Amino acid sequence: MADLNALCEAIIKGNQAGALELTKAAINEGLSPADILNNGLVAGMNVIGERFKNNEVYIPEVLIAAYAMKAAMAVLEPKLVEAGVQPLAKAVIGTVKGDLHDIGKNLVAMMLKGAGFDVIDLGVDVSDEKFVQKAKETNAKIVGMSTLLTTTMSSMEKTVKALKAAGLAVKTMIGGAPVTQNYADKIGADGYAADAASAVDLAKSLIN
Ligand code: B1M
Repeated sequence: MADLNALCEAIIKGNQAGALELTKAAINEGLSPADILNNGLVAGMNVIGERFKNNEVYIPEVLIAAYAMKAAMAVLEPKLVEAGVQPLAKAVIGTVKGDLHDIGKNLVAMMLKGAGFDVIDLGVDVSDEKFVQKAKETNAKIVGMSTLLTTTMSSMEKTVKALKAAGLAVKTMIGGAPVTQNYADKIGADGYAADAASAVDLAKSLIN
């Protein structure tokens, strides 16, 4: 029987092969992709995040857990996408210029895909010009920016301004540990989300 607690534990331990096998088993047994994601993979990453905050584990353990999550996501992601209906809208997403962190951004991108968005992921270190160019080219309704560094928060402001200057009818949303709703208000972004699940709710509200 599929065991999401064991899957959660495999993520915490950074057991890539175990996480992959348990995810496959859960899919084969018909568990919902959202359940597998939230109660297995994300639950494990949350534990790691908490332990990191408490200095019980360090960056290598976090990375190893993230790799296990990535391995499991390779089989879960298509199911998350399948579980969605028609694309709700196109969303361009990326980690802003100067920042190479992508675990949270990838999670948001995956959850958005799972919720039915057509996601164009620009990766990391994305310049304001690149965000503008892709938003224009794809006729995206949403541009999502992520950052984990206080030093690169200003890249978000630059991008919001560049999108406005280009006259694009896009809604902008931001997220990442150092940013807040106040910061979103300050730079004129349309919304802020604290985690991947809230990012989905926010994106849905922005297109309605
Ligand atoms: Co870096 N790092 N790191 N790091 N790293 C942090 C962020 C840091 C807080 C660690 C610390 O010092 N305590 C610190 C930032 C300090 C600051 O500016 N406030 C830091 C630093 C300083 C650095 C370097 C500068 C270290 C150095 O070289 N001296 C360097 C920066 C390199 C660069 O980017 N230019 C660096 C490098 C790295 C690694 C490469 C080792 C690795 C990144 C690997 C990768 O991403 N591929 C790494 C990691 C793993 C971390 C920590 C440990 C974990 C980040 C993470 O993935 N969290 C982090 C410490 C910590 O967070 N406690 C740290 C898990 C992830 C699921 O959460 O990304 O917050 P998060 O995403 C959440 C929400 O924030 C939200 O939803 C996600 C899911 O719930 N969210 C959004 C995120 N984006 C969103 C977008 C949205 C909506 C919601 O809408 C669009």
